[in-house]
Amino acid sequence: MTQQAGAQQAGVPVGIIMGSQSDWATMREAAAILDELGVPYEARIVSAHRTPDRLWSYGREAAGRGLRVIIAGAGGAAHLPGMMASKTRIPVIGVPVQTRALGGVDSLYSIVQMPKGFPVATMAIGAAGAANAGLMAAGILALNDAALAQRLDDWRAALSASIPEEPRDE
Ligand code: RP5
Repeated sequence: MTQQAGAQQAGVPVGIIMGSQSDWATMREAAAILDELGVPYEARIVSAHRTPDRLWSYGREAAGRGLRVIIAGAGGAAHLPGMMASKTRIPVIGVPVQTRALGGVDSLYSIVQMPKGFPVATMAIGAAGAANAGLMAAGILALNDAALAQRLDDWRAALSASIPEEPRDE
């Protein structure tokens, strides 16, 4: 089920949050996967640095609103996923957004090295990481949703089937 970015949606299981509008080009890869798998989601701009009060209220209300997984993407000094993990027990999947200055290694290091107690499941840098975050969220939800589990199995099988056995000249 496709959800409009920014649309108010009560009871969706996945929240995609990002530090800036500029992150959406990356984070929409997570949204595209969730669309393909029929997983409802919401998308919000929630900046750890520019809108800390929004971050706080999003984390405080997440469980009560029915969110079950949060995908959080940010670049540079990427505190959003870790701060969100400190504010809610809902699993947080972190996506390091690629940056111009340091290629996203800054984002990766900012997200991955969480202290004991507040984990963030950190994906690869950039679009592949965002897509995998969508797949990881779907995999978590599929633990308690047989229909989604079947759609995810079908999606994976289709990807495998699309890989040729031999390379060709391009
Ligand atoms: C971070 O700063 C955002 O997550 C974004 O990746 C980065 C740059 O933001 P903009 O300057 O493009 O708004 O907070």
